[in-house]
Amino acid sequence: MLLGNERKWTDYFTFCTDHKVIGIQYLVTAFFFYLIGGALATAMRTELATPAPDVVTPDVYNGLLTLHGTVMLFLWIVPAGAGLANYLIPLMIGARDMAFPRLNAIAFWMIPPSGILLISSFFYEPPQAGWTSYPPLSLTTGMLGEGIWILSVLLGGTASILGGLNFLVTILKMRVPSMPLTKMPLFCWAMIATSLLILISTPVLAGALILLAFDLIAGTAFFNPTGGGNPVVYQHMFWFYSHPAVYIFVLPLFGAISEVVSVHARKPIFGYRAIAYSSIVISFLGLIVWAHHMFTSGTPPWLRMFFMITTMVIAVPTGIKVFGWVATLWRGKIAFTSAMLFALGFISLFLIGGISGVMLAAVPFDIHVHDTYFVVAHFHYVLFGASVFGIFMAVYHWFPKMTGRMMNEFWGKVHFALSFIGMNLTFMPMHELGLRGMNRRIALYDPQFTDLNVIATIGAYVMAVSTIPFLINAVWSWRYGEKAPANPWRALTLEWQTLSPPHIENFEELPELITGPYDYGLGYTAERDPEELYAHAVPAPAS
Ligand code: HEM
Ligand SMILES: [Cu+2]
Repeated sequence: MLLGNERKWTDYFTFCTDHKVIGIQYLVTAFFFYLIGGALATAMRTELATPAPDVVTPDVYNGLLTLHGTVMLFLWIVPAGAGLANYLIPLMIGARDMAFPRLNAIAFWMIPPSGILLISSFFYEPPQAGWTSYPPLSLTTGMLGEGIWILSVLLGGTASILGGLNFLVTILKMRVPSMPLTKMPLFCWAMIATSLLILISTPVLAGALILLAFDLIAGTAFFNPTGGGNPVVYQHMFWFYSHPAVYIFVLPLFGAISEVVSVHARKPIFGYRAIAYSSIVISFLGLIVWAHHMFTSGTPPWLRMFFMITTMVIAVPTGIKVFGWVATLWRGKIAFTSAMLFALGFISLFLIGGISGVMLAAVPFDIHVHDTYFVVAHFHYVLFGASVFGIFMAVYHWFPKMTGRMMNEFWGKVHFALSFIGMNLTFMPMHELGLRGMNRRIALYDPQFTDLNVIATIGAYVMAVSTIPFLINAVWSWRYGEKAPANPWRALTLEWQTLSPPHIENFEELPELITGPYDYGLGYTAERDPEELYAHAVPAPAS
């Protein structure tokens, strides 16, 4: 079976330096871990269907919780974003590959061992301290599980740094000569911002984890209060990475959504420069707001004021993006494809998460709901909305390019409807649970919270079911789907100006930029087919 034009399926299990193979390796690995993370979540929600800890012991619940958070963040969102970037960046800028192809493959091949390590920790001694791994808890609940957890995250972090470096150099150095920065697809702008964040903040997390490992294994006392260490210093270092990390997770998908909204509404993107530069502004502000996670950690009031204001200011560049997407949709010729539906789902869920985020930025409110289910609701609207809806959107949009086949639209819509209903059923009640005072990270709770927890658990099952039509659709379409043309959505960005799937070196002859990336409805698409525009760059499809 040939998957790419000249690729065998076994190539996907090798140390291959083709960015398209690496992109698909990342994406498939990420989906594998999404299923694991989702299974862990379903197990947790099953436990939480009743107030008593009757399905798993509290220790096992803590292990499920720690693994769920870590898998979803470091083995699902991050690799999926890296997979999209790997696949798309060289094609979008008209390059033949990434700047450092071998480094690229090395970075990918750190992910599977990182995942295997993490999962194996569960069978030795489930790590207990959650994805934040705060000391002193992380230092007192067993060395083995926690040690393996640290090793796994360090490996994933290293992969992320190598990837970020590669994306940055590729975008800045490898564009076709006719493409200035201001004619670059917005996805590439988003990846510049993401890569800068990765390069600045991930090393700080690595530092924190290495010091934590010393405390754990060698008995030092950087963070261990019994030896005179300061656990709050760990929190500062951890959140200096992990707040910006939220943008490392969502910025690539912000980029992807700009591509999808404009093509499927057939309108020029509204405010190209504002959307491009807002990514950079978000990165800068993202680096100076970390202590909003520490309002209740003894932070003095004058300092809380600074972090409250800077946090709220991030709503401005984020709002500019959302406004740009909505204005692009306004009076567009919207095609309600599966990709567009997931984009609309993304925008609406992210908006809800953004609003509860501004609420949490307000110190008095945060003190009230800190570590309650309100916070769990908030970050799932942001992270689930962006990651699951954003990544599925990207898959429906770029599947024809990656595989040369179309996905089935009917089952795509069924998948969307189930995901959207399930997601809201699961996480909307958690706002109320939090306001009423239900703590997060607990396996047993007060019976007064039962009703809303039952609703959330039903929602989680609906979401589990929603992945079935997707999985069948993806596998079936990959093999038997309708053959995709080079440019099924009649898009103007360069990745569509070559075969589906592209051949090994991407372009027969390097494409030349004739229109801007989003000049839809300005005469090019109305009278002329973009394939004709780029006819010289599109070799005749192989039969
Ligand atoms: C598939 C549907 C999902 C369900 C049913 C679900 C459910 C849960 C539950 C019940 C918790 C425990 C809350 C607590 O006790 O504090 C949790 C925590 C968490 N979830 Fe999810 N989740 C889902 C998807 C996701 C996704 C897609 C992400 C990120 C991309 C994510 C990231 C997290 C994180 C970071 C935590 C916190 C872990 C910790 O505190 O250590 N979840 N989730
Ligand atoms: Cu934050």
